[in-house]
Amino acid sequence: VARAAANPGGDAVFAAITDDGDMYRLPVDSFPALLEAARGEGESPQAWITARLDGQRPFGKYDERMTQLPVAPAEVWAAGVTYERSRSARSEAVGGAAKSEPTIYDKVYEAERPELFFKSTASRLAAPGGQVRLRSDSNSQVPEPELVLVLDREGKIAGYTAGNDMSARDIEKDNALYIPQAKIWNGSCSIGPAIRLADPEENPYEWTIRARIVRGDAAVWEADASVGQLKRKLTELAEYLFRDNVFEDGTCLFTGTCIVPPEPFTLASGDRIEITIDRIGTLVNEVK
Ligand code: DO4
Ligand code: MG
Repeated sequence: VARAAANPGGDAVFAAITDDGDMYRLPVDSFPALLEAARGEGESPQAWITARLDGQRPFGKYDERMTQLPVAPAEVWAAGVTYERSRSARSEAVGGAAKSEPTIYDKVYEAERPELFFKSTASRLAAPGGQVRLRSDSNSQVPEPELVLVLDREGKIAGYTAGNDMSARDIEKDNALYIPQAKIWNGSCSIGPAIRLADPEENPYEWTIRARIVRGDAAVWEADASVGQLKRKLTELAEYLFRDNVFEDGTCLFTGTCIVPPEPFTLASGDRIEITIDRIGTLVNEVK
């Protein structure tokens, strides 16, 4: 599902998209409304949509360049140090390789409790095709391409999207207590372009996450990794987030980065960031 338009400049509507790329209007205008409607009928969102597509004609072909935020979550949260690559990059950044003591990143990677932090709100999100922003007080900024869980209000995974957890690594490296400043600012997060509904037939651990940063005409960084390298279970991350807490339908949870540009890379204004996840699509943002 996505908020998508059939023509350039056309009004975006909340739409179901088939694997053939046909778009169908839905009789709800948001992802939380879809979850609520399906819940009201005692159906899965997938079954609820399928029943409503019967006899309907598609209104256009899906083009992910014509999408807007697929959900406007009140809260976006993120898990950290859930892949070996994030642990080693962060441990090296704080001088871990030179010390015999494990760093906080080594410890949290092995710990039972995952790192979870507050990341964003709908008002700070960059839409697909929109601009993510650089902080004015950091000289080392990177995208973190991540699989994002879109959760229902009970903590169940309702769908998946792609996301960029922009990070100021010099601020994070200065002091781990600066993490909210290294992670949260206007335009430091993006999600989209569409939500792949959770389906027992799909195995997200088989998906590949690819990222590319284009500067001018050239790719200045590209990498990929498999969700299968995740140290934890996706349901485990959602379960920790919901412990003794309440969230609305459509809350997003980033699941951690598995690919990190090597030091001393830093993003520059005008860069284009492309994050592609199998079965979801490509999230594209320009850097400002
Ligand atoms: O511990 C800092 C943040 C980690 C993070 O964002 C990640 O591993 O993706
Ligand atoms: Mg991250």
